[in-house]
Amino acid sequence: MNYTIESARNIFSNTQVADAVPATTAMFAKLNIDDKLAFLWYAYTELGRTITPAAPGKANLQLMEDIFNQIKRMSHEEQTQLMRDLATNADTPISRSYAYFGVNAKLGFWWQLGEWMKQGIVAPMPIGYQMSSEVKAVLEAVQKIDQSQQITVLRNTVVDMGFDPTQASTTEAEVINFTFPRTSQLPQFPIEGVTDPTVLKYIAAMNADNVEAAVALFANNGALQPPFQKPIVGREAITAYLRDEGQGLVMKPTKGISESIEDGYTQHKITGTVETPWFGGNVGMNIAWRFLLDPQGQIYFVAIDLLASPKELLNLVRK
Ligand code: 45D
Repeated sequence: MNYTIESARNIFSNTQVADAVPATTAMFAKLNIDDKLAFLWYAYTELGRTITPAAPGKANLQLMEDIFNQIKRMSHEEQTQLMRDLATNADTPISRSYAYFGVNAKLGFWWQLGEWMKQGIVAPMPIGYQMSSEVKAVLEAVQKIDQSQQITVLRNTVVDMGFDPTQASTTEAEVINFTFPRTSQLPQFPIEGVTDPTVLKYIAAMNADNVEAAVALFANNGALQPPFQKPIVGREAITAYLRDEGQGLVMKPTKGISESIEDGYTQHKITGTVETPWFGGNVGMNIAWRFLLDPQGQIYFVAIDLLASPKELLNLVRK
């Protein structure tokens, strides 16, 4: 049997992922620009309350000081225009800088603007704003999904903002990545049903923010597939991805299943919860890892799925 990344994506194919996330994200994408900003404001005033106040971190926000100073000097009209430019992917200097922020830096940027909107330093929502029926429909759709799916939708909207650097002529800007220092070392979480050393080392390395150790477990041409995304292939690309998005996560795998397949390959499905540094223990995301290990015990493929429901944590059927 010869595996390709494409065929590896189908291991444990009966795993039910949270399809409501791309569906709701697509609903949001169809809103007009003012409705988008209004939706985000209402969604954030609800969900933002569960954000851990220390999450963005003073040191991280310092990285964006120049841009924040510019924004503070702007009139409310200019600030509103800035937010519209970001959400319409317009080509402006700040919209270009934003495109080079890592995902967590993008979230931190908006977190700061949201705080300043509450204080009136950045243009707040207009008084007497009437919600359109389109905004109401997306808000209702978001209210029906669980919190881990809600925060994923919110995150998606922020990731998609800014001027796409692949369309820009200058590609040499510096990427701003946030770091989330750990206050304590995490314990080794035993996984009921799985003792494979590669899998255990992967979780331990990620829980210690040791990207190098995690990436060393991958085969040369190995791949990592994040939730709702295409596989990221090769050690270099996986390293860049994990430096940006894999920091500060708390992974609590609980159960799993291991199986030998052909030619010395093994497959492992593990379920459990993952906490993001933004919400800490307030939001436990239900996650599955689907590993395909090569005969040398290296990671040829691992998919990370956001599960449709907690019931899926028990779905460990060999398929
Ligand atoms: O436009 O094993 C305003 C991997 C109004 C790695 C606003 C992983 C205007 C490998 C309100 C100001 C990473 C794949 C906007 C595992 C406006 C691995 C602001 C999984 C935008 C397990 C909005 C990790 C704001 C996972 C401030 C699944 C919104 C991580 C803030 C998931 C939203 C992390 C925030 C998630 C959302 C984090 C802070 C889903 C954070 C979400």
